[in-house]
This record gives sequence, C-alpha cells and structure tokens, in this order.
Amino acid sequence: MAEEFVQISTGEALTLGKSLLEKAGYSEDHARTITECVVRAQMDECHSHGLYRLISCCELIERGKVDPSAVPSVEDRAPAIVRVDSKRGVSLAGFEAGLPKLAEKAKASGIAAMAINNCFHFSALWPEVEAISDHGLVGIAMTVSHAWVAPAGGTKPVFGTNPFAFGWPRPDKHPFVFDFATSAIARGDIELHRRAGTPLPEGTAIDAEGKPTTDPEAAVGGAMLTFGGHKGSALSAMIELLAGPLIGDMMSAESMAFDDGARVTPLHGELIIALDPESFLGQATAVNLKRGDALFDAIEAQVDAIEAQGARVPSARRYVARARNEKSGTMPVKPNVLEELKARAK
Ligand code: NDP
Ligand code: PYC
Repeated sequence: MAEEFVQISTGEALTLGKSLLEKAGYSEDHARTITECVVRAQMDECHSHGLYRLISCCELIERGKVDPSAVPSVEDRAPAIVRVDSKRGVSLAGFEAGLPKLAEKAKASGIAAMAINNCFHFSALWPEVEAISDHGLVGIAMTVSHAWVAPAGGTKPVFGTNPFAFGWPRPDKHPFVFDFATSAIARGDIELHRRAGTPLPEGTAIDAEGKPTTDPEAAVGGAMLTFGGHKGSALSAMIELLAGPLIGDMMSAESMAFDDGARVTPLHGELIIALDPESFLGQATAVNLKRGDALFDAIEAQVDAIEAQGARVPSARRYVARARNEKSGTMPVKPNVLEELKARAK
C-alpha cells in the first residue's frame, strides 16, 4: 500500500514555498506571507489549507487573475473601523498590513472591525484569530467564497463554503480557537478526495440531480451541503451579508461570476472583529479570562468518557500536532502533493 504521508522538513517546506511562489511571479511580501501561512497549516496538519494551496496560488497568476505585486493600503475609516484595500492581491498581506491598526482601535474603543476588500482568499482563518489573540483580544473572522453550497432543502448552489473562526486569549496558554467552513466539508477537502480518487464522507454533497453522492466529481457538478442543516444554512447567509454587502464586497455568487470559469481561488472581502476584554473588565480581566478555563476543563474532563469519541476542545488537536512537528522539525504531507510542488519548483 502506498504511504499516506511523507515527511518534509520545515526548512525545506519554507524554501519550496518561497521559491515556487517567487518563480510564479509573486512579490517578496506575498511569497513570504503565503508561504508562512501554508507551512503553519501543514505543521498543524490542516491538509486542506496547507502546502497543497501553493498550487492554487500559482494558478491565480497562470490564469491572469491576481496582482502578484499588489501593495495593500490601510484606511482609517472611523473610530472603530479599519479598511484594507488588497488591490486584487492575496488577502494575507492585507491582514498583516491592517492588524496593528485593528488592535490599536479595539483597545481604544473596546471593539473594532477590519474589512479587507478586493482580495483573493485561499487560506484558513485560524492564523488570523490566533494573531489577534496575541494582542490579548478576542477575534472573530469570516469570509465568503464561491457559490458551491446549496441552502438547506435546496439543490442549487447559492452560498460559499463560508468559514467562520473564533479566538479567545488564554493567559499563559495557547488561545482557544475554532475555525471551520459552514459547509459540511471544505472545498479543499473535496479537491483532495478528487485528486486521491477517494469517496467523500456521506452527507456532504449532492449530484446534479439533487441526489446524495460521495463521488467528488459528481459533487463538483452538483452542490455541497451546509453543516447542521438549516442552522448552518442561516449562518452561511449571515456570512454572505456581513462579509459581502456590509463591507461593499462580493457575495459568493458574484465571486463565482467574476471567476468566469477560470476555476481559481475566489476574489471577495473578509470581515474581522476584535473585542478587548480589558475595556469590558478593567482590573477584573485576568480573573474573568481565567473563568473560561472552567469551560475548557469541563470539556476535557469528558475525554474518553464516551468510548472512542471522547469530547475535546477545538484546537487541542492542532496544538498537539504543532508541538510534535516543531519538535521533530518535520511535517507530514501527501506524497502526490509534494511531487506536484517539486515539479512546479523545477
Ligand atoms: P473541520 O470540519 O476540520 O473543523 C475544524 C475545526 O473544528 C477546528 O477548529 C478543529 O479543531 C475543530 N474540531 C474538529 N473536530 C473536532 C472534535 N471532534 N471536537 C472538537 N473540535 C473539533 O474544518 P473545515 O474542514 O470545515 O475547515 C478547514 C479549514 O478550511 C478552516 O481552517 C477554514 O478556515 C478553511 N476554509 C477556508 C475557506 C476560505 O474561503 N478561505 C473556505 C472554507 C474553509 P482542531 O484544529 O484542533 O482540529
Ligand atoms: O476549502 O472551501 C474551501 C476554500 C474556498 C476558498 C479557499 N478554501
């Protein structure tokens, strides 16, 4: 049986990413921010948004969509609002440019929001809410994507896979973070199943006739489903509105129309909200943040309580994987993904 994963060293992954992206035509800043993000995701063993995404970043240039040298501009729009124009670059450089202002405003006003507009967005959101929690702030991030997902009960795509992430700072500990698509499966995972020729989990997609399917090709020709039925569907609609019209940017159907068959990473906006515990709590901040630990302890107390499906705190798996891979200085990657990346880097 073929090996499921091979190991790549962190140094090799960073060099591979940077050289591949610079060869493709990205500026140093874009190549650095993209590489750091996908290597961190691979290190955390988040395969759908790890090294594999370097391929879609190259395709953005090959298909003439992205401005690979775009320099984002940061606008101080209102006492608690920052706006970043990514100018058709990749979102990550825009996030890096706007974060200091967002943190400053959240601390001054107690709450602040950042709109990143006009960005190609391929990445996971957890690195952003983790970065916000490094400032001692609570973070919320959301974005739309392409219209691949049917509303609950429907059969035709309307929503994007619309991820939602939350970060809660924990003094002296990694933040509590969760980050997931509001679709039952991320598009990236469908693509990985398609490449590997493996079936999708049940309940994630329907074919063009609206019948349930586990065939990735049929799912691509049909529609993905939301998680949690009508509840995921409503959350997805909220994200369409907040990360779309509220910030003057595209919804998933509009992003899909802009794509015009190029089949590249979507162009749209992202909404990020930061809340400052200290503005709410003053001297009682540390004690109240610590109270959250009781919640995490109560979840962790149930690990192994239910055989084979013990409860766990979201992000616990990530931090275990991160520590293991930081220690070894290597990370696991699918052999077919690594081969494709190495071939592109030649
Ligand atoms: P998952 O369904 O894998 O869920 C991930 C989240 O749920 C993580 O926070 C994870 O913690 C937590 N989790 C998973 N299993 C459990 C469990 N049994 N108990 C408690 N917590 C659990 O994520 P998706 O596949 O939906 O999304 C993957 C990534 O794709 C996300 O990072 C998202 O941002 C990204 N994405 C990006 C899009 C874009 O447009 N840019 C679109 C869609 C998705 P842990 O990390 O510890 O495993
Ligand atoms: O995995 O759904 C996804 C996705 C869309 C855009 C970037 N990732």
